[in-house]
Amino acid sequence: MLAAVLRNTGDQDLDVTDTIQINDPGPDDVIVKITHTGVCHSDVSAMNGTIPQPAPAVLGHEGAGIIEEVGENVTEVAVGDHVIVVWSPPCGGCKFCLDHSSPNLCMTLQFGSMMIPHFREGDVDVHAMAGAGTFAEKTLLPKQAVVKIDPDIPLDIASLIGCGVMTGAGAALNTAKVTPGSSVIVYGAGGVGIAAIQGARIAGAAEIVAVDLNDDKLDDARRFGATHAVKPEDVDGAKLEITGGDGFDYALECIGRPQTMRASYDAIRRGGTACIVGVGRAEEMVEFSAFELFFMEKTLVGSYYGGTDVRSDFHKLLRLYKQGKLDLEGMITRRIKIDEINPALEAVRKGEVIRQVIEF
Ligand code: PAD
Ligand code: ZN
Repeated sequence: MLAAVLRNTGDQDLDVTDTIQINDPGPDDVIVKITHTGVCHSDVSAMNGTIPQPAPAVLGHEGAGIIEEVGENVTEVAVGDHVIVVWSPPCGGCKFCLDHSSPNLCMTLQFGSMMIPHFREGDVDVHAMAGAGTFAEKTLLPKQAVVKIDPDIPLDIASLIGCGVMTGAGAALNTAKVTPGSSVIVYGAGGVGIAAIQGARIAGAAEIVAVDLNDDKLDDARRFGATHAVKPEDVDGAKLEITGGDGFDYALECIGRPQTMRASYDAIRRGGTACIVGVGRAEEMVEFSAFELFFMEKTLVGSYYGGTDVRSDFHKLLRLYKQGKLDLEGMITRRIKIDEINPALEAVRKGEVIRQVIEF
């Protein structure tokens, strides 16, 4: 079958090939025919080693499709069901799923799913990015890695929920817990940042400031609910105008660079919350003064998959979409075919797009 494969970490391009086979499902696995998959910055990060990913691997982790085959123990979904792919599935039984109420942090299935090859090429094992591997006509997943949705939801729209939209909106709603009437600054207006802006708008933020290097992105941000949209050099002016210089109640960093993580912390007021969504490299460091941490009493919090419980949150986001409160259609910059993946990845590197969706 057709798939886009990362041959070696550091490669600039993926290899689009029809030589990949899918492994047989185990008793608790499903095979999903992928109809649509979004291209996320994390795919670029898996290519350049920012996100560790064994190669060769089928990349892609933001997908939706139709169940094609189920293992003998699977009763939760059936052939023909429409599903969204989950890249960090909750096992449902561990401490993170139950005691800590953080099913997004469950590692029981994700580690296994990342390390066990899902595909092969001849007799060579081929991995699946984040255990998902959606840049392929089909993928093999544990049953917990799919969420069944109503068949009337367009699957291109649904695919966006699988990563970028859940991550960004969830960071605002679940992790930072943006409150009505608050002021919010969002760094980065890509797919994740636009979803964070929409999450802040849904939460009732009074002011939402988007920050991006790219003028087109600033226009996009306004379209999705930003009340102000500025270049990084104009953040201090916006902070003065909106907060009298105190700083914003919340910052959501949706880029993944040490400088913008630090800037997010600096942009919030004493007692505010800086939520780090972007993924930087393991060896990159962010510095804090040993005095300011106590003195400023700011909350610095990471957000992994938008702090989600996918089993309920995916449905909540889809209801917001159905009511016209979450614009997903507008987030699709282009629809492409799998053989256009390399220019699509280049457009992500340049920050030119919100989301590009591959249609199989
Ligand atoms: P994207 O490339 O679509 O958007 C990034 C945006 O940031 C673009 O619009 C750029 O123009 C802009 N930008 C880049 N550098 C700067 C800068 N220095 N100052 C201002 N703006 C800048 O990426 P995305 O939205 O797909 O992903 C954003 C990050 O979120 C990325 O690091 C990705 O890996 C991460 C992510 N995190 C999770 C999670 O669970 N935390 C999940 C999915 C993605
Ligand atoms: Zn992603």
